[in-house]
Amino acid sequence: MKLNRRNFLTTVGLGLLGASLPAIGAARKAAPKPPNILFIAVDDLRPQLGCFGHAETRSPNIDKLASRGTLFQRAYCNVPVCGPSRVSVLTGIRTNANQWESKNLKTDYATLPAFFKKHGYHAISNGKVFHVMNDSKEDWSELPWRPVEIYYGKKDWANYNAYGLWQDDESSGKTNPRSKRGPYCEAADVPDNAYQDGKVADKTIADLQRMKTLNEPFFLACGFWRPHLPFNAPKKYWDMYKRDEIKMAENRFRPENLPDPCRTSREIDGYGLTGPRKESDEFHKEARHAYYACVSYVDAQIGKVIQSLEDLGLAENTIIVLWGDHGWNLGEHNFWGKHNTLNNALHAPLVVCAPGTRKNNRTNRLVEFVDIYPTLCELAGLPVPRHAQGKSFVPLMNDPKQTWKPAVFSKWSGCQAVKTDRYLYTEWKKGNKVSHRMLFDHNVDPLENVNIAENPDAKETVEKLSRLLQGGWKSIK
Ligand SMILES: [Ca+2]
Repeated sequence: MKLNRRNFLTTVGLGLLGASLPAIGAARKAAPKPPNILFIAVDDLRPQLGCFGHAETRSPNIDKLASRGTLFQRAYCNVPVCGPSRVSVLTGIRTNANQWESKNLKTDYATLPAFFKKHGYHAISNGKVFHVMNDSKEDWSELPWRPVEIYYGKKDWANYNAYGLWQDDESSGKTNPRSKRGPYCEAADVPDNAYQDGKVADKTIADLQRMKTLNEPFFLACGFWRPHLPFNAPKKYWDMYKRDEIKMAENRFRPENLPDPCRTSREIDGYGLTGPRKESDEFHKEARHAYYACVSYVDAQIGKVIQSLEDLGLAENTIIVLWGDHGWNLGEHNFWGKHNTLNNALHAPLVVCAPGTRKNNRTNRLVEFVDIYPTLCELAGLPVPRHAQGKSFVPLMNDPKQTWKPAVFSKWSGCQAVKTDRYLYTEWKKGNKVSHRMLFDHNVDPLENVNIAENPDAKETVEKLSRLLQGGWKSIK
């Protein structure tokens, strides 16, 4: 914490120098003007990062960011798919798996940009923030910007090479003959801004320079597409890894007793270079290499944006939030992608840095993405609107070990899941009747290799978790 006169006096007055932490709303109180917000979304980023203990992945910039603030080691998305997950973050409302656009929510609400705009902020959207570019476009101060105006739903955005997603000419020979999409990965020897995410970083840096001269605080959102498929990244990021040294998932088998409706995503099959080879060692190593290259590529773009924030002297009065919109199965169980309620699909990275809060802070407490909305309100010293369904986790940014939410909730097509400190439990229903159950004990089976829901010893636990699921988030608030 950087001491200015005001918080220095508070700190000394409390007699807790070193361990002391400012009160709620500190970001606004400690600062001469309202804090800015840099809101970084990363598509399909699971916690495959150095700061999460994955030393094999090179993510120096996100790791550094985590050291400046709080790393939420157990953050859960509310829906394991892009659009609905983003709607839940940006509205603070728990969404269903079919809620791809915030404008379709039949609730009286304000999105995060609309809320901050109303409170005097200049709100900008660069890259993939809402899933659909023009979703709630009037909520921003400027029209949402993307390097390529992909309109989902009108024509297939991954059709080779409708939007210039592939930069290597060789990719034209590796398309999927059925879908006409390009290959699932590519390593073109091109500069960062040949691909979209480099352009998003450039635009965001230009905006920061512009914001520096504005009198209003800013809410600047930048959304990076990688490591979403296709795993396309400049060759130099692939070169950071040696294919032979990449470890494959150790559980390349379907979990025991897994309910039939829990399946792998088929998304990757829509691209070229997939098919039956997906189960081979060669593919497992190649796909992980490609994913890691994309993580390092995006990490470098994030590094550039944060460096610019520092160079412009804006970092000290800016709240930075970084989140991946959901998790990803990267070959575990021979599953590829999101679209289920396994831990790998629900667990996502979350880092928040705010002026006047603790640095190098890590918490194991359970938080969920609907909590981001009220947290940002509180950090900015603004009232939390009544529609917000999450709980501000600002207290964890000061005291990471305090007692917290006992459970977080996620939804997917046909099922609902609840994660507690120890368990992850999912229920599928037909009408009012439970058709399938899935229970993993993370204390003894963190890799989720055995579903124990039908185990007689687990009967009491299943009943308890089923009641918790029925009561839902309101029952624990
Ligand atoms: Ca996504």
